[in-house]
Amino acid sequence: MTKYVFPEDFWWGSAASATQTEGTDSIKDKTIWDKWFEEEPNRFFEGVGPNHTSDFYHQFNEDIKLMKETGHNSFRLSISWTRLMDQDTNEVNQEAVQFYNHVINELKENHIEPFVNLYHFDMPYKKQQQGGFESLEVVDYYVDYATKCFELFGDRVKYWFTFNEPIVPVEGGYLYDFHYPNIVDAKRGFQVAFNTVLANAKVIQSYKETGYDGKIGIILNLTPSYPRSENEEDVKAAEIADLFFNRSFLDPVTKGEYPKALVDILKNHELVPTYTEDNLKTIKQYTVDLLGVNYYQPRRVKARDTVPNPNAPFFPEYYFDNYEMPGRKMNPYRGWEIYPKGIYDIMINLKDNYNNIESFISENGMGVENEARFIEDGQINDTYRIDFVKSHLIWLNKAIKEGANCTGYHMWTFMDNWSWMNAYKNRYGFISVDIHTMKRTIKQSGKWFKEVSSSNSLN
Ligand code: BGP
Repeated sequence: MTKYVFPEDFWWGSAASATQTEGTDSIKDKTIWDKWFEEEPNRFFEGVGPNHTSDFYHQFNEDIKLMKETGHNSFRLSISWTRLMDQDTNEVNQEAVQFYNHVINELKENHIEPFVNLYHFDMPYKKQQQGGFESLEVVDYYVDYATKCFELFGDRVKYWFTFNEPIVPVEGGYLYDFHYPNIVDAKRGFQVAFNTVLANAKVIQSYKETGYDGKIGIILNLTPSYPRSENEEDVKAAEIADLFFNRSFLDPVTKGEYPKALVDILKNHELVPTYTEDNLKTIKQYTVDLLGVNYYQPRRVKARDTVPNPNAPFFPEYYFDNYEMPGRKMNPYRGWEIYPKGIYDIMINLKDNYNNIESFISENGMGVENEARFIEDGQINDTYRIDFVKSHLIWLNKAIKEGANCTGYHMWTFMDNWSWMNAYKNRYGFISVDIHTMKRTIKQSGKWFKEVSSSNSLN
């Protein structure tokens, strides 16, 4: 049997986010999610809101023990801007400092490296009312908040991330109507995207200028775009999808500049955001030290079947059609495509075209509806998840053997949690959570993951 050995000091663990796990106890202000849930509790959330999560706020001690039991040597959490800073005075909330101090210290004591993300879709509602990232004033508030986090926790936290999947609030909030403020306006969306890239650079600048000794990066959801065929039109369509959905963030945060082909498209549609030469210099100078890669599924693309209407509101699909490849393997319990080789293609692309930047898999995982149906002897026997993670790790291992600079693998997620579009419908955790009693139980995959991480290898 082949044995897949991973590099020494490989990071094994999982990721989670504040809004999805902490609950809202002791938070004075609202995030956009609290607000949206108040406005439309049944639109996406099935009546269960972000005030009803897996209660990490009170149970983190027990949870960190469970991380140990499931073989974590690292864990990504996010800090909630809304919890940490009073949104009227922009002063630090001491109760929140205490909470994050306890979590970080507890992780360290258990030899679990904290990877700390500063922003996971959770705009404070009051900042959204000021324009969210469309406003440069809000960008500056965000930089102040990040700088505060470095001052408060930078002595112990050595891995920082400016954003998780920054393209998602742009797609959801300004293009396809699945995130607050759910408007459809590409011009405003590209402004938010540009300002987010600028915010990333300014936060890196703040971190570097103070001389901290850790690393700072960003987490991007990369979706390799595969053309339907080798036909020139299909290939072109896939390249354009790649420009919009991957390179629009990947290039500026790693290389300090936007792909010319993307800029040309935006010019043609009069969608170039407002910027200054100074903004471009900052983006050029302050690029990331490392990259978190979230990978769930690829994008399949073909040339458009119809001629686009030039007067309709702009969507990237002006240039391509999404394509359901016959025979592709689907997750039968949720509906996303499963394509493990995508993880290899991403890593080889980073190696060949992005100076082999240090990266790690910051999310990869399998959401399952009605997972309770797989309970055997009181434990969820999630062999499908083990197969899923294993097949991705095998391709990742191949990329590493071929020279990709990948230093870890984090699964999404540690324990079942509340999610943006579906509350508790899709379960992802190594640990199941009874949402009524909050009881945690390790799934089969959690036990398996411990074996993998402790042997640093896979059979
Ligand atoms: C990623 C997000 C996570 C998580 C995950 C699973 O895009 O970073 O926060 O939610 O997707 O998606 P979902 O919960 O919608 O199934």
